[in-house]
Amino acid sequence: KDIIPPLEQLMVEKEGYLQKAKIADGGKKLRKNWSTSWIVLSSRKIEFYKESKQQALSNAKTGHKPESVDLYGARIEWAKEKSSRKNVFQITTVSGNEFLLQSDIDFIILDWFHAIKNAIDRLPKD
Ligand code: I3P
Repeated sequence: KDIIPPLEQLMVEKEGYLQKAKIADGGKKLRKNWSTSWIVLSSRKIEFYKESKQQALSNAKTGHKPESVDLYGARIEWAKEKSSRKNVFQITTVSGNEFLLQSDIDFIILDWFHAIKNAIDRLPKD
């Protein structure tokens, strides 16, 4: 049987590993818990996979869904004061979810910051 990739997969703009901590859900503060996440950016959303890419791909076949972040109306900003770690930025969604993303490697976090910012800026404003 042919495997037809979902449309999103054809529009992937960037993917890779970063450190991730979700710090609010629907405006409610969460306890910060950093973990490595496989992150997939497409034009309208970011998906966070808890597992490796390989694991994520095999889970996808069984209907397992990653955490998905809607970029419409989202904000992105550097968040030096939110962590003792270097190179941290925050994404805040319209629904009040807040994520910190981090890498020790300067160019990696800069590339991600600009890729996500560009994706947000390209989306229509209401
Ligand atoms: C948190 C943990 C985080 C740390 C956070 C701590 O402790 O050490 O790594 O964030 O600091 O509260 P716990 O595991 O007991 O919840 P950073 O690594 O980003 O500094 P914070 O409370 O100042 O955010």
